[in-house]
Amino acid sequence: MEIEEPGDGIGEAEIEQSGPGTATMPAVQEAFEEIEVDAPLVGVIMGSASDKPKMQPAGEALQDAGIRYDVRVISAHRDPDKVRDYCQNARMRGLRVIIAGAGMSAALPGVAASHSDLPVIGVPIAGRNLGGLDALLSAVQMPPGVPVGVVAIDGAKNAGLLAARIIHA
Ligand code: AIR
Repeated sequence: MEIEEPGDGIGEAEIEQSGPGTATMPAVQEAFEEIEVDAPLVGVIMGSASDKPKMQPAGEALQDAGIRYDVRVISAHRDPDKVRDYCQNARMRGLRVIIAGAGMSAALPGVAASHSDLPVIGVPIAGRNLGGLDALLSAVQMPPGVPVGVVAIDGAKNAGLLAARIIHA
């Protein structure tokens, strides 16, 4: 699966004003060129590049199901503004489900659910010291009103399969 490093472009697309006298032909052309015909339906995000091997099965399950997805490394603690922008723009970009994987104090799934009303599937990643229990509890113990569905520790494959079921429901 293709993995993209965090970019500065997330959620930063400029929207041009249109109206009498404001829409020039080059601007219209640029706006239409920005339409993503094959926009992804699932956003796979993770807290660190070190999570990639554990998150890869989610991408494989989505690919097997023929569901387009994109991948970003964005940490709820290290890149809070990027996480907010990504999640707030997710529905507008056409995403239907967010899969969020993180280890240790895994805030990413909960923070994603606090910034988006899309279904969020959390994947607790096993770290070095606590076997993933830290991440599991961080992701699963969400306060009422901010739902996150959590799969097993290192359960990225099921996260991909569940996202496919949500999309096909
Ligand atoms: N993490 C990153 N930002 C917040 C958290 N909880 C997690 C990552 C990774 C772990 O911290 O998801 O599982 C260790 O990250 P790193 O980059 O030090 O390998």
